[in-house]
Amino acid sequence: MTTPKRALITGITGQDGSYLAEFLLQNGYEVGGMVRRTSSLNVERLASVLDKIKIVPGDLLDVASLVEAVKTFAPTEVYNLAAQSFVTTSWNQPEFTADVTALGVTRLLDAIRIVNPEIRFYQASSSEMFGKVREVPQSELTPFHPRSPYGVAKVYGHWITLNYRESFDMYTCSGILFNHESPRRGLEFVTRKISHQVARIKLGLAKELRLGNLDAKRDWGFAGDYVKAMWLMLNQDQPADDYVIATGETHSVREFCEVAFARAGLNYENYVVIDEEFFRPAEVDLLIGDPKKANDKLGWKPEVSFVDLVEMMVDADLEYCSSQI
Ligand code: NAP
Ligand code: G4F
Repeated sequence: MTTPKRALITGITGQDGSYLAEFLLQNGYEVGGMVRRTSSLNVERLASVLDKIKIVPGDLLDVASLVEAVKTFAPTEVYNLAAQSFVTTSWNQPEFTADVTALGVTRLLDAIRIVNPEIRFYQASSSEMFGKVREVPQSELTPFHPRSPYGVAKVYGHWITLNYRESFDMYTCSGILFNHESPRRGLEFVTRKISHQVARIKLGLAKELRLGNLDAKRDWGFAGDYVKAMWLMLNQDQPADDYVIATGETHSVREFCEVAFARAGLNYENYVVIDEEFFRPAEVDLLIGDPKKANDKLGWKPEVSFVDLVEMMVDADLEYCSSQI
């Protein structure tokens, strides 16, 4: 009999954490979800798996809690998805963002090194690290130029992950994931803000949608596709490595609006209002990833197209908002 694999996921209450938990359970894993203490438990996204996972207390700000989480759950793989992940907030709370999103990675890597350095480790790196892009499309070899405190913190997390691989011979991988979305995306991110407000407008609950820069371009994929890439990275016979995960297509926020409103039979130009409040001190104008290495070495490729993703999100929000009336 083979011993089941055990995965500890930090950030399990977030968008990616919920999809990854579902994927790993379907693949025979025992799953532990690290959850920080809050005044009310935030597990809505985990509804379908809550009775199948073990909740493990822990906070990226507290190394003792991380050592305890790794010791008690005894994982074979750790997926570090926890972060202060909203770019706008990182300008209001730069020190907090650095503490969680940058130093938190070192705390977790150290907990693993101390408890069991054989554990395989995945770090959620980000295309925000490319920022003011040095080349188009962006690959694993493109230099970083982050444009927000969040992006700067992710660059630190990325390099410390490589450093523990090189210093301590640990199996640590960094996935440079481009934007990935779903009906479970937080309401503050632009895609979900759009799909949710389209649904509210359609149902007569709102009259307009206030947005910032409509010309920003992103390489948007589906979160459900992207969590498979995380697992593939940790389950290779070849040495640990870093991979860009992207669709290889880019679309503007304006295009996202166009498709989302059209899905509800509306014209975005009649509802979108430009609001200075949502512009950023420094913008990332264009992201488009080159997923060739992940395709060649991991056999990974995205399955959900841009239009299907937008329509999936609008349909889900129409259903969700209707159920709230
Ligand atoms: P998300 O929905 O914002 O989830 C973030 C998670 O981190 C939540 O579970 C949150 O817990 C947890 N967390 C925050 N601070 C913590 C702390 N101090 N200790 C323990 N847990 C903490 O993010 P996501 O979209 O799923 O993204 C997952 C990861 O991938 C993040 O690291 C993000 O930066 C990175 N990433 C995301 C994308 C994307 O497009 N989605 C692209 C590239 C990289 P609470 O529920 O308690 O707040
Ligand atoms: O949806 P966003 O907030 O995502 P952003 O900044 O690209 O960050 C996301 O993707 C990163 C990967 O590249 C992750 F690492 C990160 O954790 C997060 O998941 O904004 C997308 C674009 C920006 O250019 C922004 O200026 O949309 C533009 N935008 C225009 N109006 C807006 C709005 N963004 C938000 N959130 N709200 C607006 O009203």
